Amino acid sequence: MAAGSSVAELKDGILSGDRGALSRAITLAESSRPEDQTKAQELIAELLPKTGGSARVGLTGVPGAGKSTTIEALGLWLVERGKKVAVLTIDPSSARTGGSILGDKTRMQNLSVSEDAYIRPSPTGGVLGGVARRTREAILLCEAAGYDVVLVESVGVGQSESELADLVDTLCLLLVPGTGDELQGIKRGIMETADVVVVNKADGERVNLAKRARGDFRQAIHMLPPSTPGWETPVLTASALEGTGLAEIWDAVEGHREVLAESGLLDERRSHQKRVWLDSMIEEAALRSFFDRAGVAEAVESARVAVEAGEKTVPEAVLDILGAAGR
Ligand SMILES: Nc1nc2c(ncn2[C@@H]2O[C@H](COP(=O)(O)OP(=O)(O)OP(=O)(O)O)[C@@H](O)[C@H]2O)c(=O)[nH]1
Ligand SMILES: [Mg+2]
Repeated sequence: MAAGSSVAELKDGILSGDRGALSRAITLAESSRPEDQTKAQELIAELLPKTGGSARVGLTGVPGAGKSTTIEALGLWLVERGKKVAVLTIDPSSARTGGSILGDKTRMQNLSVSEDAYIRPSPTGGVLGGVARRTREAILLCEAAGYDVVLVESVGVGQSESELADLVDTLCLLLVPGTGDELQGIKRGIMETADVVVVNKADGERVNLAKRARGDFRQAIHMLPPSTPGWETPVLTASALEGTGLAEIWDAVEGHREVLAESGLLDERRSHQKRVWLDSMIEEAALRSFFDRAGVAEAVESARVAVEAGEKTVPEAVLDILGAAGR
């Protein structure tokens, strides 16, 4: 297991393209054990000079919109064009089974057998609003392993897409036609954050519906401020099932990346993301060191009891805990 490999072994393994080493490193990064965390951060620091080179692309959309199917189709399409593709997904099924081997890996059957693809389903445990807690570390590790494209799938929409936007260069929003009022349920914030919008399932009887939806969304997007200055978010149609529209999706992603690179916004976006990363690591470290202090766990427990019994108000109980922590 992860604990068995040294930082140096993992580093060498990752740099030589050993997928087992990459998997063990991501497991280490996802572990909440302090000694694993120390090792993972050491490894990431060692590998940092080898990171930053991939196209980081996020896919968001309501459950069932076709994110996994699109990733499989687009991933294969990219592999056929000589790209090495890493896929990071949150696998809701793994929370039930306790493992993260099946689920999306079986859904992405063709891609998962490709030599040039790496699929990592992360369990939902530790998910903050739909993005795994350690996705940032996983992205860096995949980059060090030489993947040209990292595709990240989020679960559902809501709070998660702004978190996802803080992890990737380009955010794709997947929509489905024919779900009643096209704009219902799609929050303005998501539309504003999306760099590429794809109306998926444009196949069979839904082709015309999809085209109409595309028109509606184009109009809606036009009214919004751009996700990226100098970039007009394109609204495309595609069928992940039939494999149509993939070239257009990738063209849009590359077009967006060019605008980012030329304007200097890619560096700006990534350094903003580093600040977000720093803040979240500080928060985590502060929380951990607080709860690790002698007496805090007991104080929390007795505060809970006292509040439930109506003996103390919540603010009083919190003051008690802070008092215990300060001793
Ligand atoms: N007709 C049609 N069906 C599709 C298309 N893409 C996906 N589907 C189907 O839609 C269903 C959901 O697809 P997924 O790719 O699992 O959707 P998802 O967005 O990853 O779903 P969650 O991960 O559960 O949020 C599956 O039955 C797919 O076969 C498409 O382009 N056309
Ligand atoms: Mg999925």
